Amino acid sequence: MTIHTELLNQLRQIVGAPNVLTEGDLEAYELDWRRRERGRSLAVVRPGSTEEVAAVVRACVVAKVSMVPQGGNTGMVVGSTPDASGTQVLLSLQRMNRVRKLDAGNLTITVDAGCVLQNIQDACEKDGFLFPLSLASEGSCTIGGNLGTNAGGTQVVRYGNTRELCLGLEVVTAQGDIWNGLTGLRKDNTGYDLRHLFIGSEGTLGVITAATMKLYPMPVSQLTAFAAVPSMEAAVELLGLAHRFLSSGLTGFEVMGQFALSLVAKHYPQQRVPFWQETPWCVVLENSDNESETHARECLERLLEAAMEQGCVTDAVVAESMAQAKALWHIRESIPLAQADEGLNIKHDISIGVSRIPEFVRLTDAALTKAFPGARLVTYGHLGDGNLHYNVQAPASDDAARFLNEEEAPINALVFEFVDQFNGSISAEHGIGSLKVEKLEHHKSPVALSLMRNIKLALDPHNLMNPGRVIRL
Ligand code: FAD
Ligand code: 2HG
Ligand code: ZN
Repeated sequence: MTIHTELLNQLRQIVGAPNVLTEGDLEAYELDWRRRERGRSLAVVRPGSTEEVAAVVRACVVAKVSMVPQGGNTGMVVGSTPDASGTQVLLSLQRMNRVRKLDAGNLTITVDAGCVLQNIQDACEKDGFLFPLSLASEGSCTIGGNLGTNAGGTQVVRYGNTRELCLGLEVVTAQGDIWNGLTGLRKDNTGYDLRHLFIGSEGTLGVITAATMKLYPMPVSQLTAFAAVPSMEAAVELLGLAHRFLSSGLTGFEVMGQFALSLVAKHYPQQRVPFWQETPWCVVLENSDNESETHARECLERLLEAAMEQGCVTDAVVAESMAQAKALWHIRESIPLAQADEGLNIKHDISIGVSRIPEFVRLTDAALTKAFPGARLVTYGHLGDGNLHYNVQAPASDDAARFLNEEEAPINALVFEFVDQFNGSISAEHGIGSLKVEKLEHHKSPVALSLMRNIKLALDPHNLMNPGRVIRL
């Protein structure tokens, strides 16, 4: 019996034979969301409990077989799919999808790692609470993946990244031990905060099996406005006004370039996209209010009046109903899907200090369009957090696959050089995965890289947890 056959038999005993998939159509697990790379696994293993995850990890350690944790497989950087070797175990957390406990007094919810984000939001809403993490992939991404990537999304300007929402974790270590850190404490200075090592580690240090997350009271009113702005400078000016007029009521502030919106209008003609033909940029913003809808509307209208007076808004609509608000947000959330429909593309998920974003966009746009004539810039994102999706689509007349093959490396080099010049980050919210491993080595200091390698070696000395992702040994 080969070592792999023996391992597969053990895995069947641990999770049950139907939960060890070795044949049939495994594309959903083995192909990344962006269709960049198709991997091949030794098996897709679907444990149903933390104890089963621990037993699977222990069996893989003995067999020296590496593991790739996976949630909803919606990641953007090819980090949750196996490599092409056919020797890795793909560890899917999807069956672990129970809400363990909602503690109304402590304002926390404890959930299995495989819970789909939207199901957590719904469970909280049912009891009058808000779980504010919000991404367009929320119908399929899992809280384990959100924690693994420290996902951002559209409410970070008020509530922070996934890291800020997490009060505790349960983790299966790379040795197969179970660490229960589900305390739900808001204060706990008893040495190193282990939770923060695992958050954002993209499955390279251990497997997150459960989490305790913060809740907020559901706001009385959430009002959305969609505004035409004449320039990126004006968008940043509007953001300043929004902070001033709405204070902590400002729960979302997204910018969208004209070409990005044109892709939504083209691929989803049923969506009515306001203003896009008349203005280079639009902003969608949200005001959440704990007093009343009337108060929320007054604040938002005062903000828009001031912005129009200053000339940083040229036109605006305020949603009259929840359905209208959803439709306006849907336009923004449809951009990545419209971009995928348009063809293979190059993504830059970058962050820069908010005040310097207009200058960054002006200089980088000019350099890119000069060096790559016809390249189409799909710029949009979380301006409130200084996080742009500064994406590039092949020229309309070009073959997208050829363009990617030949131009992706020089385009990345150009964009990231500007990001460095502006002291920015080459990955604001999507992580490193395998797509940006080399880039990380180029852009992080030797001291930072060495500290990261030491952490990896200390927690996963045999390099069996998602090897080759984030940091190479
Ligand atoms: P996966 O893709 O399965 O995994 C992502 C990484 O986490 C991998 O490295 C994997 O190994 C690791 N991982 C998964 N589960 C675990 C676990 N239990 N323990 C340890 N490691 C684990 N991202 C944002 O940040 N902001 C956005 O606004 C946003 N919008 C998106 C919109 C669309 C349309 C799409 C398709 C994606 C978007 N994303 C966004 C990216 C993606 O949805 C997030 O990164 C999300 O957090 C991934 O969750 P997942 O469950 O799909 O994880
Ligand atoms: C978003 O903000 C996501 O919509 C996806 O982070 C970004 O596709 C992208 O580049
Ligand atoms: Zn984003």
